[in-house]
This record gives sequence, C-alpha cells and structure tokens, in this order.
Amino acid sequence: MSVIGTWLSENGRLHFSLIDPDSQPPQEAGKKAALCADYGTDAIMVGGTTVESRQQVYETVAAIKNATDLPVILFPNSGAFLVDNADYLFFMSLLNSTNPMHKFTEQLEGAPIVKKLGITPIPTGYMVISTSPRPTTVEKKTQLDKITYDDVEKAVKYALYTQFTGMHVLYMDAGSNPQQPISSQMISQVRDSISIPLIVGGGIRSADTAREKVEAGADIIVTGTAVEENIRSVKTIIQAIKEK
Ligand code: 1GP
Repeated sequence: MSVIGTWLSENGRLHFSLIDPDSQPPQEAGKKAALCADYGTDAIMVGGTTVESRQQVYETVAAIKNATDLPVILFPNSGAFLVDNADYLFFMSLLNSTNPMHKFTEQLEGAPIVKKLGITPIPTGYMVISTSPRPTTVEKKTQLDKITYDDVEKAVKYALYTQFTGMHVLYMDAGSNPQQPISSQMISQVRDSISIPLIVGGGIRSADTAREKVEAGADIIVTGTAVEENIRSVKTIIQAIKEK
C-alpha cells in the first residue's frame, strides 16, 4: 500500500498543514507547526508557488522538525528547491498544464536529485481547478488547460487518467486563497470515479467548509491560508474533518 494509503487506513481522514517558507522566518514556521501539531494535524507540507531559495526551504524544514515529530512533506514548485531534511516529497505532475515543464520536465530533472537526497517520493497527480474569476498565483504562473468550477466531466477525465497512470494520490487544488473552494459536486463525482486517495485544498477556511468537503469525498484536507492568517481556526477545521 502507498504511504498515504497506509496513513489513511491507520488514522481515517487526515489534515495537512501547508507552510510557505516565503511567508515567515523559519523559527516562526516551527511555532506554527507546533501549534498545528497540538491541534491534531497529521503532517506539515512545506512549499509555495513563489519559493526561490533552497536554503530558506532547508531552514524552514529544520525548524519544523525541531518543533514537532510530524512527517514533513515537500510541496515543490521546482526540482531546484529539494532538501534532504524532509521526510517525503509530493512527486507531482501538474496534469492540466499545457506546459511540459510542469507535467514532465521538472520531474525528469528532479528524479536523480530525489534519489540522491534519499527523500521518499509520493507519486502525485496534481490538478488545479479554476474556481474563481480572480486567478490564484498558481493559475497565473502555470499554463493551464483550464478546468472551471462546473466542469465536473473534465475533472473526472483527469482523475481517471491519474489513477490509470499509476499515481498513488490525486491532489485537487483551487490554489491558495481562491474566492471559493472546489465544489462539493466535483469532489463527489471525482471520488466516485477513482479509488486512490483524494487530497483537496484551496480556500478551505472554516470547519463547516472542511466538513462539507470530507462529506463529499475528500480523504485529506489541506489548509494553508488558515494556518497563516487564523491559526486558531485550524483546530476546529481538524475537529470537523475527524468527527465521524
Ligand atoms: C494551496 O491547497 C493549498 O496549494 C492551500 O490553499 O491557502 O487556500 O488554504 P489555502
């Protein structure tokens, strides 16, 4: 079974806290991670679309590892910022990009680095959903074959492709701080079409929204902006995800 599959079978639904090394100094990132650990988060993801320094990523991961026992998963925007002090890496292909760099080339160049550093890769199909009129940073920086808020059929097509090409997990992301999260209807239809674990992120800032998205079929909820802007809300978000 895949790493994520094992975590899910042992713990039920999961919550991952996303920390962007660009948003605060490493010590501050460590404090945030420790609070999220107290609230019951299951892993810390480290990454962001605007990260530009390997040292910054390394020091952020070091501070988080110092402050918590949680697994740290890199959420990279490039193979250039991989570090050996993280535990795992979302080895991601941005499926609905028209630019081969985001789908394949970065991964190809990064593969020997992952091997050398000894981080465990988690083969991940990554889909960005365009939920809002105002594009998110990831939408601006990647060239997307757009999947709009209502285009459930297209999302299902990409989800099936993800599973059929052997990815261990599908991550559906509305990008950071979008005007609205991915629709529950889309999550539910995607969930019904695949059997691999489903991660959902982007725009989930309240317990009610988190509950709605897990009820629709998300196995794992990622929150980033909530960790940055209203860390206390992460506690109730986690409680909502884990309640039966
Ligand atoms: C972005 O899914 C993550 O890649 C988190 O999004 O910052 O909106 O929580 P938020």
